[in-house]
Order: sequence, then structure tokens, then C-alpha cells
Amino acid sequence: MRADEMQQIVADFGAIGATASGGVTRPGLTDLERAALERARAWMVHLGMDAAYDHVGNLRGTWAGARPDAAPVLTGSHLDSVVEGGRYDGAAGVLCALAAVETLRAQGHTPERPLGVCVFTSEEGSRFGPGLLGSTALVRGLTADQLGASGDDGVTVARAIAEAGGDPGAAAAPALAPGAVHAFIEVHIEQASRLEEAGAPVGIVSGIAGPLFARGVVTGVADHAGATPMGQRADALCGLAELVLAVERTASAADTTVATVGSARAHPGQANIIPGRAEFSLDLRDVDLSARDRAEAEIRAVLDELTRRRGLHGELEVIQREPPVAVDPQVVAALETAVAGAGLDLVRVPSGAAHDAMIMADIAPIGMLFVRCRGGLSHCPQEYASPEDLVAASDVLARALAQLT
Ligand code: HGY
Ligand code: MN
Ligand code: MN
Repeated sequence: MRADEMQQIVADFGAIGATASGGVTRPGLTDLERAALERARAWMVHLGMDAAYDHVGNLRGTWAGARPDAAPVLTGSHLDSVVEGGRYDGAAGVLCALAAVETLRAQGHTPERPLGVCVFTSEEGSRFGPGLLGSTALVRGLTADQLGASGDDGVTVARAIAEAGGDPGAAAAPALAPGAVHAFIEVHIEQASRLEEAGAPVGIVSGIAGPLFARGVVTGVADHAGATPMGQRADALCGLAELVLAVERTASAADTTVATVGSARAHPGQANIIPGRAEFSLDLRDVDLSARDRAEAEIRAVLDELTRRRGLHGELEVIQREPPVAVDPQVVAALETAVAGAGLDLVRVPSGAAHDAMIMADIAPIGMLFVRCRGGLSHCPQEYASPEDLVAASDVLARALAQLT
């Protein structure tokens, strides 16, 4: 594929859910996500693939291959986005996967094994809270909590799956068993700047950090902002403010830990009322599970101490906890051969972000290929990967898929 063709395709997908700020907002299991999925399905059909949605709302295109009953090699990513996100997070992996199939077909390649392109629904937790829902449903089945999770619109995951034409009952049970997939490769933008610093268009992922997502609440006493002396307050937002800085301090003092309080809401949220309640999110990640556990324990200890000292109450509930995930040596070897075959430097980079590949790792050998993104920026409208780098990544993916299928 030429770079100008890739640029046009990026623009086509970027127009779906486009925001005034130049990014996209495409929440999972919504009409906007479905419009992007339909655009991908049309491309799959154009490539002669058998394209269909599954019981959860994931899309899969299949190129049958010489041995249609063999376990397939799958590649793909997601097309849903965070709110005010970029045009490349997830989409880069889908576009590169379909461009790789286009390349292989143009080369007259006939895969032994079926080659599948997957577009997982609801990878981002932006709508419902828990993320990685489409791949989790396939590999593990969704728990009652995950099916019952709902966002600001009050629509549960189960209802959204049903409204998208899926079967939430079936989504409770795993659909893919270990061995059902020969290998899974996900192409994704790096969402960090190591490749840019190395001057490399692509990099092979060395491992995926394990995320812990939690939500918490600090409770105090709502009271009059003007009449209440400072020494007689139980200000929930001041307690949360102390915790937020402690979260930053804890992660900064560790080696590979990252932690973020991405959202904080004071209630009732009126200027002349001392906040009686402060809700917040916690995103805590590390490639080293014991380091993440230490950070979690420290954050909980700080919350206990400060709430006692301030006469507040604090709660922290984990909504999703994933271990760090290793990449498979054989898949990495195929990617290394592909990168070398494309005449590119071999660069290895860790993934701080979570990806569907970490769920697929439950049942199949996985690997990931990162694409350089400008300034490492992601989850914002400024996210950018050049069409030349995307084409380079799709060429490397095609070479790796040709080895594995
Ligand atoms: O949060 C993540 O790591 C991914 O973007 N869902
Ligand atoms: Mn993301
Ligand atoms: Mn992503």
C-alpha cells in the first residue's frame, strides 16, 4: 500500500466520531463504533474475507487458507476510542492488519492456516469502566460485574451488547479455548516516545505492563463554606487532594511504576459548600507485579492514615486487575525476521499501555509491533503516526504473518 492511500484511509476512519478538536470520540458498543466496524467490514469483504460479528459485537474477517480447519493466526486491535481521543489508538492496528492482508493477496500468498483480522469491541474502559471487554468476553467470558457495569448513560454492558445485536448471555462464557488460535499479533501505536528517540518507525514489544484500575471515594461532611471555621471541617476534597499527591509520590519513587488519578469529582460541587464527598479513579501499572502490589499497599496505607487524621472515611475498590504479560519467543522471532527483512533496525520497547493482546495471551502465543507516534502523545487529539510509518508496520506485519500462516 502507498503512503497516500494509507493517509486517505486514516482520514476516512478518523471522520467517524470526529471531534471539533481534531480527535475522535467513539465509545464502545455505540453506533459510532459500529460505523467504524462497518467501514472495516467493507474492506474485509473487498479483500475476499468472510466477515462477521460475533455474539459480543467483535468483528472478525477470515481468509480461509489451504487448511481451513487449522487453528488460525489472528491479528487486529480495536476501533473504539477514549473521549476526545486520537485517530490512531487501536485504528492503526486494524488498518495495518487489513493493509497486510492486501499486501499478501497482491503477492499471491496462500496461507496454510486461516488468517483472521479481529476488531475487538470496547477495548477502552471509557464508556463502561472496565476495558478490554470484547477480547475478555471471547477468552474468559464476562463476569456479572462486567456485564452489569454501566457508564454515565446508565446503559449496562449486557444491554449494549444486546442492542448491538449480540447475545449477552453467551458473552458470559468463554468462546475461545487455549489452542484455538495459533498466534496473535497486534500492531499498535507506541503511545510513548522511545521509537521517536531511536529514530525507528517500528519496534518489537518486549512485554506488557499489568494495569490495576480502581475507583474510590473520600467521605467527609458537607457544610457551609463561609460559616464553618477551618478547624471544624471534614473536607473530602482536601483529603483527596492529599491522596492524589501521595499517589504521584509513590509511583515517582519506584522504578517502573506509573499511577494516575485521571478523574476526581467533588460533591455536591457548589462553590459555597464544603465538599462532603469526593469520588476518584486510580490507574496503577507496572511491568513488575510485586512493585505494583507494593505501590497499591502504600496508597491504601496513605488513604487510611489521612482519613483517620482528618476525620474522613475512605474506600478504594478495584474494578480490574491484570498481571503483566510476556510476549511469545516464536512470535517475537517471526517479528524480528520480518523487521530485518524489511531492512529496518531491530528496536525493542515495553508497553506501558494495556492491549487486547494481553487478554489473547491467555489462550495463544502473542506478539506486538509498535508504530512510532509523534511526541509519544496518545489519548488526545494530537496523537499522530505518519502514513509512511503505518505502511512500514503493515509491511513488517505481512512478513510476519506470511511466516506464521
Ligand atoms: O488504558 C489503556 O492502556 C488502553 O488504552 N485501554
Ligand atoms: Mn487506548
Ligand atoms: Mn489501544
